[in-house]
Amino acid sequence: MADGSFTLFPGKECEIYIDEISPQGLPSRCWVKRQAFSDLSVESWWHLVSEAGKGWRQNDIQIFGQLYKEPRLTAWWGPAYQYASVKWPHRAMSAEMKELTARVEALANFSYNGVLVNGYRDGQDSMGWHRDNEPEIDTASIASLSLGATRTFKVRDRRNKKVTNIELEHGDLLVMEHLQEAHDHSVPKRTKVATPRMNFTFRRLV
Ligand SMILES: O=C(O)CCC(=O)C(=O)O
Repeated sequence: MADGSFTLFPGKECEIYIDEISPQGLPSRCWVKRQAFSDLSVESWWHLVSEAGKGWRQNDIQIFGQLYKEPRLTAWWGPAYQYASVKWPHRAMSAEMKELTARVEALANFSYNGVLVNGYRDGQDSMGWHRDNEPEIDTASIASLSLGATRTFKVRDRRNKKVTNIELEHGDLLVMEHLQEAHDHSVPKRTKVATPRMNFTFRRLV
């Protein structure tokens, strides 16, 4: 359940899940604008990513010295970027991606220069607990757009282990502001889900 709501602009009410002061004294929030992008089609965007450049990648990740395939597909647009053992070269945003970014920026009131696209083929695909706190990411705002199947987005407070579950549906926009300092997040498997989900995570690399 959301803790409250606020109005970004008239007619644009959002659900607030976390609203606090971060350990470094910054305003830290996690909020969701429901159905902001429900006009988009997951099929068309999946196809668009498949056709762009090298298309989807399934990266190897190293855990305790062992290589595993990430349990999802990914693609990147933006400056050269690296996390864990994954390296993305610079890739200029396509016209469609620029247009999508501009729509997200208008709602989140922030400017992003990169987008990581995650493709969850079905409920077996997932994303483990992590922070998105690489030094080059500006954690003042990270925006996450969901298309397709409903999946649970979990946010965990590292100080008290409290977990907030947020059901993200087709077209929802979730925004994390200064949340990385004290919170991790994940998208667990949901084995009964048989349909794909796409997630676009907009970041500002500095
Ligand atoms: O799929 C999601 O909703 C989360 C994506 C995410 O956490 C990330 O790209 O860092």
